[in-house]
Amino acid sequence: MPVHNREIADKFDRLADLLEIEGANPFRVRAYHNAARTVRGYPRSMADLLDDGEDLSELPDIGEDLAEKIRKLVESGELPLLDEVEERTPSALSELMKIEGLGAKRVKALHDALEIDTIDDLKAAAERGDIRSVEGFGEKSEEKIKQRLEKYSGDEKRTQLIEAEEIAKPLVEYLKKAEGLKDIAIAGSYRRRKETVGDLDILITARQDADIMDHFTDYDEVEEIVSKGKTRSTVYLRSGMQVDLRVVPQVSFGAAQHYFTGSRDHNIAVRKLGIKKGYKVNEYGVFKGDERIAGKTEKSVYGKMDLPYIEPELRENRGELEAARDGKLPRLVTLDDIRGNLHTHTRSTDGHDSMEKMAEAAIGRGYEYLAITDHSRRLTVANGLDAKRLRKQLQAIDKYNDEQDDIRLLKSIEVDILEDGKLDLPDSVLKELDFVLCAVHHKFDLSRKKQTERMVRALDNRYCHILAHPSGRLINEREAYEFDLEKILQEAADRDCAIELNAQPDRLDLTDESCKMAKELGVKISIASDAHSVTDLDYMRFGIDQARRGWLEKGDVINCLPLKKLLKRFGR
Ligand code: DGT
Ligand code: CA
Ligand code: CA
Repeated sequence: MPVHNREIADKFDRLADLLEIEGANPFRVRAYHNAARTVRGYPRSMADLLDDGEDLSELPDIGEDLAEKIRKLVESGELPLLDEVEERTPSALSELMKIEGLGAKRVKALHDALEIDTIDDLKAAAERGDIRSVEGFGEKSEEKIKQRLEKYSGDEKRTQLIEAEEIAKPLVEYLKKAEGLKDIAIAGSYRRRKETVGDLDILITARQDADIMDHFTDYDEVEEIVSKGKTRSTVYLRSGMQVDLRVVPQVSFGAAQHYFTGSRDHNIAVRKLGIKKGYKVNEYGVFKGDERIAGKTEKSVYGKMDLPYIEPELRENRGELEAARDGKLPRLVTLDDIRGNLHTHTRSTDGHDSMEKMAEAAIGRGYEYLAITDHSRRLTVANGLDAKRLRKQLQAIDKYNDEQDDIRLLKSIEVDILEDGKLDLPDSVLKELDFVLCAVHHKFDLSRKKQTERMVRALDNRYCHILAHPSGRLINEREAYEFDLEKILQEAADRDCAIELNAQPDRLDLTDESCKMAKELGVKISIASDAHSVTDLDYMRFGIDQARRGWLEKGDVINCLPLKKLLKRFGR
């Protein structure tokens, strides 16, 4: 099973980082980093060298022990020591060390004092001003960490889920044509419906004699074959996307799906549960001694842990295993639960289609209602509506509603929140609408305090029913502006104002974790496509993915309400 040098090097680097965080002997830490450097830069693959019977301990910085570890990695893909260390130390900690100025010691101090495990934890703590209180840190170093976090965007750019779909779907169709193929499934972050995907992980079962790998590497879009073996191959596609393909035994299909769907932290937690019961859990199954006692289906794997099936979107080790154990898993919202869309644009402002066309498309999707929420006057680039043009649109909506019974168009506007928190149109106009959607579209650079105050002021307006795309972030393009999200959610809950989960694939604003926080604070969510054309209405499903990752149920989502109940919510 040829494993690429880069993967071996990555594992050694991660091991070194985690050992350093644990306070291991610095020479040992260096030895793994040095080995990683040697392997990563070596012109031939370790697998080839072993095939040719070469002695790896002849390589620079590789001794007997490391040579043996590499051999094992090439043969089985396993580095047991890394697994061991990962069970003791959250693996995300090593990412924190990529922030300039954060060495192992300081990462450990933050972890011990504030339970900081991830970049997001670090951001939140820096924003709360908690870091300055940790021994060895001060106000200055907190400020520096903040600045560095702003620039830090992870290792490489990750692919948005929608683009990953465009790459994965034709590939899967192509693979299905392979002679002798039985099952095919996409695993990894793609299956967990994460907003961005690092690489694609595809699993296949096939007849013994099937030539899956040749078929795979013959795919038109393959640009580079990184490694090719009987059970595992890795390629780069022209899009730049890496694809890992694995052929697994039928009896292990469920265990492999489980293992390669991840997340890594979920897997580690499941493996620990297994150990408590005296089982070994890996990608081949659940084993008691040498006997495989489960693994054909994912359900069987969870079953041996005395757990019900857990939806992939929940598998982030954010409490799903405890909830499963206690019979408290959420019944996640589905696309079928959605009864309408509360954020759409028409040609009156920056949309591409007419109101009538948008309505027709919404009827086609089985919606009971559709809100027309064009922009307000301040947004001149989008030809925002003033009171006069808005009133004209309202008349057209009334007329449309009078003439048909297939759908109810709701009268609304996406009104700008001005710098001082006032809304862009007077209450006398807003009160004529079925509900009002409020949004920040400018002055992103206010201080955290000012931005939060501005938003609270908007929530204070009795006509503010929904706060749209609350953080303003654009994935891979623009960070969220500085504001206190938790406070905004709390204030929204107090005023029974809903928060939008904007389903545009490059917004997905709220994040998954923010959805979960909103739910815990009792805030209701509107999942909305922010459609600028009829086809954009289909972005709804990305919103559903994100909502599910945020543990949302039907009851948390206002556009799962029937029209009457929705209008009542809006005080209509
Ligand atoms: P990505 O590709 O960065 O968006 O994220 P994933 O979750 O797809 O991660 P990937 O492609 O590195 O690996 C796929 C899955 O394989 C991952 O979710 C869990 C599993 N996996 C990979 N490496 C390890 C590991 O070292 N330990 C454990 N327990 N599981 C792993
Ligand atoms: Ca992946
Ligand atoms: Ca992968």
